[in-house]
Parts: sequence; C-alpha cells; structure tokens
Amino acid sequence: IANTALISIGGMTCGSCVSTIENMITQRKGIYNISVSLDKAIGKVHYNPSETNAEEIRAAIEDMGFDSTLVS
Ligand code: 9UX
Repeated sequence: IANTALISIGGMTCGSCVSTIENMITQRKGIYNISVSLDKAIGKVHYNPSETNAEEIRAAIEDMGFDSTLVS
C-alpha cells in the first residue's frame, strides 16, 4: 500500500539541497521514495500510511529549513 504526498518546497536554489532533502527523507521510516523537482519547487513522496503521514513528512522538510506546504 502506498500513498502519495505532494509537498511544495520553498527556499531551494540549487541541486545540492534537492539531494539533501531526498537523502534525509528517504531514510525515514515508511518512505518508499521521494523525488524533488528544483524547477517546480515540489516534492513527490510515496509512503506507507501505516508508518508515516504527509504532515509528518512536510514537517521534516520544514525542520531542514525549507518552507513546506502540503499540496495534496
Ligand atoms: Mo543550494 Mo541548498 O545554493 O540551501 S545548497 S539550495
């Protein structure tokens, strides 16, 4: 079972932070994969809803210093 979260991510200006966010979030419990688009300022995350949730993932990105908003 996988849910998808779309998260708007502000404050990324180069690919370095794309990699940092992807690496950090990938290591979290319940995350299947994440791909972050620098151009679109969006992260798309597939996760196991019995282990985590969209708000928790959003908050983790926020805690890394980026303005994060759930899109869906
Ligand atoms: Mo690139 Mo991350 O300038 O703060 S290293 S966006």
